[in-house]
Amino acid sequence: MFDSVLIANRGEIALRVIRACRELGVRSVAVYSDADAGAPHVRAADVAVNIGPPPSSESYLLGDRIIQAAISEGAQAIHPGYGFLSEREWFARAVRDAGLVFIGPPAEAIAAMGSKTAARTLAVAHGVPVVPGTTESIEDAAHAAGIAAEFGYPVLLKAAAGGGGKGMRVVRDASEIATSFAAASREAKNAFGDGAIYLEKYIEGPRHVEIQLIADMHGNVIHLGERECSVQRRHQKMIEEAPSVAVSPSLRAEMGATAVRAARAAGYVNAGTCEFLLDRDGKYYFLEMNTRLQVEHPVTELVSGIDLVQWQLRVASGEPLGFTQADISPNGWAIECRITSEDPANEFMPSTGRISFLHLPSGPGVRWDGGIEIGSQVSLHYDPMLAKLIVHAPTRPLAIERMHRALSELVITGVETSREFHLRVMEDAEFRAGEIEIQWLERRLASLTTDPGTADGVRLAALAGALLADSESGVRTDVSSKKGSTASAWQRAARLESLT
Ligand code: MV4
Repeated sequence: MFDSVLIANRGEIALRVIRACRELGVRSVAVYSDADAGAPHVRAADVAVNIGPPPSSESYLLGDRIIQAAISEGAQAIHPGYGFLSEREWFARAVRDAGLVFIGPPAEAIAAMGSKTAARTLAVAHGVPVVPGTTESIEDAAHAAGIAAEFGYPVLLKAAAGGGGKGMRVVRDASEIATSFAAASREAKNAFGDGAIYLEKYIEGPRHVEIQLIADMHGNVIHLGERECSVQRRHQKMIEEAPSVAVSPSLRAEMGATAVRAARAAGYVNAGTCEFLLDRDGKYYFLEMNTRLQVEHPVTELVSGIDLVQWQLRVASGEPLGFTQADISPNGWAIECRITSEDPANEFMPSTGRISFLHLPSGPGVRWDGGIEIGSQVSLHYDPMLAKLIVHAPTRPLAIERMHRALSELVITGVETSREFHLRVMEDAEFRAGEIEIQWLERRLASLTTDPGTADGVRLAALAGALLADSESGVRTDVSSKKGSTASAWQRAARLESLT
């Protein structure tokens, strides 16, 4: 195992990796921007190195500076987390060229999966089902019209260099194809510097189901089952769960084996995920492979019993996987809610400010992967995800009740958050029935964000309590203030609650 690992990230994921390092006896090296000088991940690590001003482009995205920090602090490996440098082929290569280990796949595997058309070609060549469509990019609007007529409408135009839905256009009939092709190509050019477009048959109302993989350097590739990620808005996932109500044990085995084949085809090592669309008839189609640890990895950890981040470090240091495919089957149900600093009542507008009060849920089956504390400044420099609340219970209905209970314990003041939105989803009849697909949330959003809640008692009381305590003690919410005052604010809130 490594003596020392640098974590090229911030927030909750930096803390998650630091925790894995500590459990493995590995010294952790954090990096931070000027905006994060007092951040929790900086204090949690054994050492921390300032890498520049607040904008990511001048700090967390500066690969060379981060590699220099690793070398000067004596780290042997770099964990990129997710986002930032995690899927940049050049960074994985630069880390290797500097004589360090990139805790992730080889640069070649990132490249093989980075181009969506190249990934489709690779999948087809290895018997991995993809949505009917082209693997070559389309030359012009006339060419697009010809191919669309062949496959039949509706079709979806996608960016070859893409991902995340940028440069994507649904085309429902021939009259729209020319303008849609031009728009998709322009958007792709702007977003990726490459306007190449390909075409697929459009699948209506599918679920987004993905398979978690872990591979070592000795040829072992194991899948850890699926995650259901259909609850998303504008390509931002909001809630993930494992397993999926739509996946039977036999479908799991089949999709799992398919994902393993795709990973082998790409020469994959470390943790990765194959994304699939699962249609209403139970047919599945490979979409793309994410060549990084994902935000939603905890739901898989909870149902599989496998510590993915520890295994990332282990396989990166050359250790073989310590379990086989036969050891893996899902135990119970896990759900994750992303707690973001966004205002659900205002079209999820990002909210900024200072966390003035924070009360974390706990108790049976509750996990909090957070990156904030009282006093944290939430700015527009970084992603609005503050934390993930994850629960584990024996069944899906029990997990939903547990999540509702945990969300009702959570108090965050100082910024707007997605907490209440998640409470409403947990109360939603369709969600509870598992009747979700990728368009579900956007269809349901209006009623979820305007219906008066039933579980607001605790929240309002706690808020009132926190405000009351604020007004009584003035600077009570300062990080340097005494512990006792925040506890008494919570107690005041609880007292208030018992009166309502
Ligand atoms: C699709 C699709 C329907 N049909 N492909 C969205 C981003 C990229 N990962 C692929 N995406 C989709 N591809 C065909 N042929 C619908 C989506 C899609 C989607 C997929 C996964 C999760 C959320 C989504 C939201 C909208 C559209």
